[in-house]
This record gives sequence, C-alpha cells and structure tokens, in this order.
Amino acid sequence: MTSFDPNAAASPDSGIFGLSDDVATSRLVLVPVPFAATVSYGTGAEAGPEAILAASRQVDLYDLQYGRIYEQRLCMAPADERIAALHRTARARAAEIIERGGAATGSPDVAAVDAAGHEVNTLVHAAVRDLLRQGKIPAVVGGDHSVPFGAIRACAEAHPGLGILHVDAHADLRIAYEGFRWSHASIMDNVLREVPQVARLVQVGIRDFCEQELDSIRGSGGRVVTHFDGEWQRRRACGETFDALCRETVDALPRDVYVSFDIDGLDPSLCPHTGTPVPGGLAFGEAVHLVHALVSRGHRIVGFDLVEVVPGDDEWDANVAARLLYKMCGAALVAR
Ligand SMILES: [Mn+2]
Repeated sequence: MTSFDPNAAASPDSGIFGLSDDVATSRLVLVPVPFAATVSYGTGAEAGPEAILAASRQVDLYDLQYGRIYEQRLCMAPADERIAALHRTARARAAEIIERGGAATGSPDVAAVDAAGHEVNTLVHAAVRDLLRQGKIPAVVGGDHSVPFGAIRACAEAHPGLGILHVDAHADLRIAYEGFRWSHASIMDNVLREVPQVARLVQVGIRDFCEQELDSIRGSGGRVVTHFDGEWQRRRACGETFDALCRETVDALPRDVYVSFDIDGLDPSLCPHTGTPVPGGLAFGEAVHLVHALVSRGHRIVGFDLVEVVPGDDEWDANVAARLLYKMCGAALVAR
C-alpha cells in the first residue's frame, strides 16, 4: 500500500471519508448506533450509519474553513451487533403499539420497548465514557433521536456544567411520547430530568412542538433557551443578520458544549426522507455557519451527534449528512 493521497478517490472498503485510521489511532471516534425503535412516522433511521459511511467516501477532504481535517485522525468504530439486534426486536413491538395510536406507560409491550431503549443507553454510555477516558472526542451517528442519551450523559459526567446546542425541527421535550420512556421525541426531556450536569439547553430551528413542551421551556427558569424558526425568519425579515442570531445563540452557552444535530433541523429539501420532516429550517450553509460561530467564539465541542438521517432511493440524504458530519468533525477537532 502506498502513502495516503487526500486528492485521490476513496476505495470502497476504506473507512469513513476514505480514511484508514482505526479507534486506537483516532482523536475523534464516530460511534454508529443503528437503532430507531420508537420512530412515529417515517422509518429507516437505523440505516443511517451505513448510508453515511458509504456517502462519506465522496466528500472532498480539504475543507476551506477547517483545513486538513483528515490529518487530525478520525474514524467510525465498528457497529455493535447487540444494538442492531435490539433494534430488530424492539421495532417490531413498537410498530404494533404505534399502529394502534400509542399505549399506556407501563403496559407490557411498552415495557419491552423501554427495556431495549435502556439497554442502548447503557451500551452507548459505556462506549462514549471509554472514549472520553482515552482523551478522544466521541460522536454518535444515529439512529433516531433517542440514541444519544447515553453519550450526553457520559459527556456531562466528564464535563459538569455542560451546555447542549440542539438543532432540530422539534423541541424533543415530550414526556414519554406515545407511551415510550425513551422516545425520539423525549430525548431532551429525559436529559433535563436525568442529567443534572447539563447546565443549559439551547435549541435552534424549532418549528414543531406541543403546548406541554412550550410549558416545559417557559417553566425551565432559563435552563432551556429555544430559538423558534419562525422567530428567526421574522427577525431576519426585519433586517437582523444570521450571524447576529448565531452569536446570540452560542453566547448563551457555557464553554464546553455538546452538539445534538437532528438532520430535520435543516430545510427538508436537504433531508427529504427523514422520519418527521417539517417545512422551514436551516439551509446547509447556515448550519455550517452556526457550528463555526460556536467554535470561533471560544467554545469547545466535547462531543456531538447526528441523528434521524434516513437514506431514500438515492444517496441525497446521506450525501448531505456526510458533508455536515465532516464539518462537525472539523469544528470539534481543529478548533480546540
Ligand atoms: Mn429530534
């Protein structure tokens, strides 16, 4: 094998972005979590990690903002077969429950799905805690938005006072959505309840929420800061710059930040197959600008995730996701 050429095409059996690093040699490790048991509308997020891996080999490696990201050493860890198995059994039970419109918390079917979610949380927590102990940057590639809970907990335990920058169409503050304790729509409610080391949650792109979620935000005493998409559209229409909105957003966060990125925070033309698309949202360049604003204003990304990517009949959703993922890797690795 000759030396690595960042200008050449990637081979189909190479690692993420065509790179050859493994977990031992990497500073940043992507943890694939192909689990999406509680998705309520469109399915397929469990196929996200494989599709992003395949699409990532088309991403050009030199980045105008972050330079030679590939020299910083990153990889995607091998998938844990236990997670794929948990998805298969839990998804079958959950699909029946969702079909009949949800079920009471504590019923036997729900308990089985909740148990699988709990096990995924335990596995992801252990994997991410190990990476943090080795001084590596962990990143979860979902899967639906339930899967990063263990990663957020591990990052918050390692960095008490942690802030979360949460990009999403949905507030994800529902209490046990459709009866499921570990629902994709409840991740941030679970974080706020279970992870006291999270000092603040700052949300961007939010345009789909229920009144209970609005009550949660307003009753949080400032722990949750939500930037509604419609409000950003209005302020920009009235002449405020996007950069000013980004600065206001990131300045509300502590120094150490975990970024939780639901692909449906983007305009749905960039993620047409995601499970619960909503009109509006960020353009690709705007999302990139927001992440860059975070690190350029002195914050440190201690971990992150990219979730709810669903491959369709073409590679578009995964293509967008792979490029966003590379930018997030760059922000986490280069701006330290
Ligand atoms: Mn979400």
